Amino acid sequence: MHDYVNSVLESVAVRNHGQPEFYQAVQEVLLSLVPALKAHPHYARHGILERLVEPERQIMFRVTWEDDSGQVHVNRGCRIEYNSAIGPYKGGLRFHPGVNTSILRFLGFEQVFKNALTTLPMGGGKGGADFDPKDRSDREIMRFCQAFMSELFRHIGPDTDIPAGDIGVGAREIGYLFGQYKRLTNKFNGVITGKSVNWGGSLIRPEATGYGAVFFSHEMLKMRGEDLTGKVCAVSGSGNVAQYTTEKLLQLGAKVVTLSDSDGSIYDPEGINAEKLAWVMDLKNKRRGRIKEYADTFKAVYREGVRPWFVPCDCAFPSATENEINGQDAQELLRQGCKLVCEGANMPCTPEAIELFQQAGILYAPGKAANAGGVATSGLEMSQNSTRLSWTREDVEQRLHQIMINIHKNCYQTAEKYGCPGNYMVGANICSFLKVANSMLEQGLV
Ligand code: NDP
Ligand code: 2IT
Repeated sequence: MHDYVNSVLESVAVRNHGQPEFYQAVQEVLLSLVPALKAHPHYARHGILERLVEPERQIMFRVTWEDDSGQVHVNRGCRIEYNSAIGPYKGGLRFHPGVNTSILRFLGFEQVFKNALTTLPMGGGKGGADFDPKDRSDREIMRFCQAFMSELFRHIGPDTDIPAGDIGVGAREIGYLFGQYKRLTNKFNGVITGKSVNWGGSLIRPEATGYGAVFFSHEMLKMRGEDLTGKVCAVSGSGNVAQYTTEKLLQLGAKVVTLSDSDGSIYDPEGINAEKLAWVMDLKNKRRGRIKEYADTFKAVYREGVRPWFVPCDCAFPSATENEINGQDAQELLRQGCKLVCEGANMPCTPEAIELFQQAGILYAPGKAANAGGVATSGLEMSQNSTRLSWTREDVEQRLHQIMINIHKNCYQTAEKYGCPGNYMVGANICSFLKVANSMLEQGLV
């Protein structure tokens, strides 16, 4: 089976030359599937891996828009409809200047497995544009979103492909995207998730990814007879995932000492309490300022151009972006006493970092399991939209909590069953692979 995996990896490398993030994501999954492929050799004959690595459809389009001064800009938009074996394509949209085919393919590929772990009926997809929202006015953001949706609308639908947010796409952008979809189609439906609660959104969706990651870390600690009380936590990022990871950590008695953005990171040894967090939310979601201002306001340490992995901590929650913990960062985290790494972001740890955490025997939760609470709650938003009902905050949070407990249990048990006890990466990859692969077999060659 090693030969099968290696031959598929080789063809992925040749066919997708110059797409390092995509190759990295595929390599991690495929290598960890070897015990499952050995136990079930028929997958190779059915070309399951070859089919899984190739998206079902990829749409690329021009996005032409005008800035406030009348200057015309052109960006590249894309939607990758990766795999629909277990449900309609589902996954976020990312607006960031670094967006390219490699990034969207890695995210779409990961999404297929993540969505399978939620146990809800959602296939995987991802999209976005190489648009930089920084320093753009609300009007410019609106015009960009409208231009983007003017092409995307013909490819999506509540039973076909359901986008949501990701980096650079939050409540404001979802509003503008939905408004344009409605104008073009004359339909008010659940085509997009992360909507405002005033018009079809779900309570707890904004909180869900961060809360879910913390619930997952709590389950891992429980297996070792511990909990989050008093744990010192390093969180990276200061956007949606970082904010609500911090909020739930505080609620469960942990102490959060770091946050970051793409300019640098802050270290507050006193801890970021609820009041300081409310200030960060205002800074990032309303004033759209830089995290450096936190250090000036609360007398914390600010380190320009540095990620927050240099501080003494028990737990790390990378919640900003891919490859933000490399081998060197991992060594530093271990030196600082870190015993748990829980990925709120998608693929924040490099393969070297993961290897070091596993060698050290610390708890490591891969993003496709740990951050699945966001898309799971998108699934709950879809259920509410289909029935035209909305559930209470308590109801949605309780369902999210139960989903995270189940994901943890399924990953844990699958890892044990396939001879890698305690390895959540192997557990998550094999558990989700089996569900998607079996569904593909049952639906024939389509
Ligand atoms: P936001 O746009 O709300 O926040 C992103 C944060 O990460 C910002 O603080 C941003 O800083 C920082 N960041 C972005 N790119 C970089 C970079 N290249 N280097 C350093 N810092 C960076 O996005 P989210 O919080 O929604 O997403 C964060 C991560 O979580 C992503 O990996 C995303 O894919 C993942 N995720 C998100 C889910 C969701 O529901 N939103 C669900 C599951 C995973 P700055 O403001 O300076 O750009
Ligand atoms: O990476 C992710 O899981 C997301 N950005 C959320 C996707 C969604 O459809 O809610």
